[in-house]
Amino acid sequence: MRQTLTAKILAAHLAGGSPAPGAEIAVRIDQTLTQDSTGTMAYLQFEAMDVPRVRTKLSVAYADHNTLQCGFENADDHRYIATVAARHGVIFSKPGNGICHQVHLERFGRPGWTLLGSDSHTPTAGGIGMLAIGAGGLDVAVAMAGGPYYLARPKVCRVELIGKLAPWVAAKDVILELLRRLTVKGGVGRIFEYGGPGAATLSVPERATITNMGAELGATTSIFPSDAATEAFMIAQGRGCEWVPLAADPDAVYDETVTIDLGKLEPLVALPHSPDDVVPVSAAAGTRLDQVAIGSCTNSSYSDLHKVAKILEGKRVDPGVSLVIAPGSRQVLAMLADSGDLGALIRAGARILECACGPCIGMGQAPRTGGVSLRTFNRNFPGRSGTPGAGVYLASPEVAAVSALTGLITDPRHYGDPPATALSGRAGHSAGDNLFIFPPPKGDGITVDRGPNIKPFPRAARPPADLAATVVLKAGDNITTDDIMPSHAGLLPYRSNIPHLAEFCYAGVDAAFPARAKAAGGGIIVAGANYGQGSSREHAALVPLYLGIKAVIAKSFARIHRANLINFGILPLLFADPADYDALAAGDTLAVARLTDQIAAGEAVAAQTAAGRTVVLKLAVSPRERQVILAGGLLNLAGQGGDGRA
Ligand code: MIC
Ligand code: SF4
Repeated sequence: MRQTLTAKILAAHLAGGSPAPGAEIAVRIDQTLTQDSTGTMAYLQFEAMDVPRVRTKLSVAYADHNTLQCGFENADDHRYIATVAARHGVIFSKPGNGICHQVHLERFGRPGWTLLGSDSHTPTAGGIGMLAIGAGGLDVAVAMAGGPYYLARPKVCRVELIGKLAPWVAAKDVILELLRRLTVKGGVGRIFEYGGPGAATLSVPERATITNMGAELGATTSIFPSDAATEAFMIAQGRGCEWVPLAADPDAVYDETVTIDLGKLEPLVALPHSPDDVVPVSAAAGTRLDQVAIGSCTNSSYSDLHKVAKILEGKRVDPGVSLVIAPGSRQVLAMLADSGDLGALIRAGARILECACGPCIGMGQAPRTGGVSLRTFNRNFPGRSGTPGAGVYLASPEVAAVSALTGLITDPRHYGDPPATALSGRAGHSAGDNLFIFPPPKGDGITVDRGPNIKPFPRAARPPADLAATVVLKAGDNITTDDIMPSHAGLLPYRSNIPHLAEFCYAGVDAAFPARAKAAGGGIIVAGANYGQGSSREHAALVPLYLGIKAVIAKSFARIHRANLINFGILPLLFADPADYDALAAGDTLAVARLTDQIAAGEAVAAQTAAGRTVVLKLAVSPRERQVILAGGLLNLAGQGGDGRA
């Protein structure tokens, strides 16, 4: 009784751990998903575990990020993923089938089940009442091998939704409002559980926009109840029999509560270069646009693009604007085609892109130098669009569509009434599942193809008895994994080639970093709060590992990146006294005598600067994580080889 929805799903999946808040728990995982840019590493690691067949109820390998084949590299990765998936019992979703989160929501997600995905936006499936968590590839590989997922028991924050969205106000504005209030670190260590009368007014695609972008709060995940709207969505997907009703107990007790009156929200926009720099659209109105991009796992559902089509119907995109639209899935594209919406989009002047991540991860459509792009995406970190100085704004599809017509960021409420949409009568959600390759019942006969782009991954060593290392970089707050290991059309093809990626580590922040780290024989990174926010890419740990980085000392860490550092044997140390952050400078040397003894003994780790100052650091880890670190990484702990082959 008095249980939150989160507590109910966790209780049904608990594989160990303590009930104390913040203590580590082990959660059984029903389903996994990988995508292609994190998937190659995840499957190399899975192979290293020597488990013949995945032990989940269902695992899917999507190919959605690396869909530009400018050379053999992405094609090699896809061939590897397709063959390794068939061999080990994983469904392969071919390139063009859509973005992992949109497709998973449509075809596989189930209320009340757990999902672990090697992508930070895996919580999208929380829109249908799934407990869906993003993680590094190695953690997903462990889950595919039947192991639990370990996490610090999060606080549960109730988001009480009341009222109803006003015309021109969208689900995107709900999550932008939360980002405005709580910032990109406000969700760390928390699960956001939505409810209240306002929740019932939102459809599954709207809920999925909100749970998707909960990742930008740093949240562990976000979840909606499974109710009549969920049932309608599952029935439309031909999966009505997989629906179950699920909700928190009416008197459930939460750690925190936030209330949002949907009726009081207005259209919002996130300014360059952070998703939490949110203002009313009216405050940015009049900004001249070069590009409008609609799509990404946040806003690429049929209902989003149907609304866009209705706004654009019979009109013309401003001549100065390039409008690009990437439908989230082939199902969405087929529905746009069948309904006539596709014709309206094309006639208005939209460029229709493949059903994939595309411009969201810099795979094409980089804006011009100094260009301004308005996007329906979830991240606008510096350089992520592929153009270092471009200004990227984030807003709803409604704001994007109206702004594409005017050529300026426009408050849609000054654009007349929203056009009527006709979603409820729209049947035929199916585009057929024929871009899924289902694995054969036995995979032993299948040869896994590894092209020359698939390189062995680096392996951590046990921590040294004593450490003396130079601070090779001093960074500020909110360093993103895009900062640490940039990703765009030029680099994504090398996700299975760590030596190549290493040359570009911190490229946008400090291009000399790789050379300096190599010259120092590795070293230490010092950073501010929320280090490693954003993506789940473990390359942001693997590449520093390859460059010899031994530790990151920060004011605080983002959840997934912290876990990735531990998994690859890099120490995530905290400042016991934040004033020490100010005292340390790039080039300083830190000596940690008896490092391994100190790690084994407990939380405090004392270090000395060359000037004789003692800096007290904290290794705030669970007993399991301490073992992983002492073993030099998770694969070493399991006694496995590090070259990806069993
Ligand atoms: C992202 O949106 O940053 C990505 C690209 O989807 C990443 C995964 C990756 O880096 O491959 C994520 O969100 O985890
Ligand atoms: Fe793809 Fe962008 Fe979603 Fe990441 S955030 S999964 S790159 S669409």
